[in-house]
Amino acid sequence: MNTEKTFVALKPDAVKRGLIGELISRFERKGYKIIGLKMIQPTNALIEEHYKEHIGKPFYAGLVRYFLSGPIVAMAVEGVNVIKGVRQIVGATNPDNADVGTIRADYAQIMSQNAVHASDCVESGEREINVWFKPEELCTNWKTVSEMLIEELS
Ligand code: 3AN
Repeated sequence: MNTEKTFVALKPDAVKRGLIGELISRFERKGYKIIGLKMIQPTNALIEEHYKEHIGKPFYAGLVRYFLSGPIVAMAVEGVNVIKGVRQIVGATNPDNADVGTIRADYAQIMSQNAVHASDCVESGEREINVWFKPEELCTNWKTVSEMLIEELS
């Protein structure tokens, strides 16, 4: 089994709209393991580190303003092929193109306020988890019920 880690953020629009519980439950009900979780007010330095590949793009200044406008909920999430699976749950960057049933189709109207971020590959996941979490903030030494059941069967 290919267990991976990803970084997921509930963006300021999602937090301001009171969607924290509803959105976290989408990842929990898939069976993914949340190994890091915190609310944090992004700083300029954190935003720059997180979105460094977008620095200089026309939408970057707006992206920074948006992330400074309120807290995010940062999550480190573990699971089998979790990068692909979480991006399926999240949907396409532009809510216009997101499949019905995805978070961005269900909860967002515009690309610049699209409710949630998810890493696009294993390397980004590791990098982004390290941007937002200190190693001691991650809780890895516990088992989900699914992991306990698999152990029982093997
Ligand atoms: P994703 O979050 O789907 O991986 P990225 O990494 O291409 O998408 O973009 C990062 C974030 O920057 C998006 N979630 C969105 O909020 C914003 N963004 C990307 N492209 C645009 C754009 N053309 N106009 C406005 N905002 C954008």
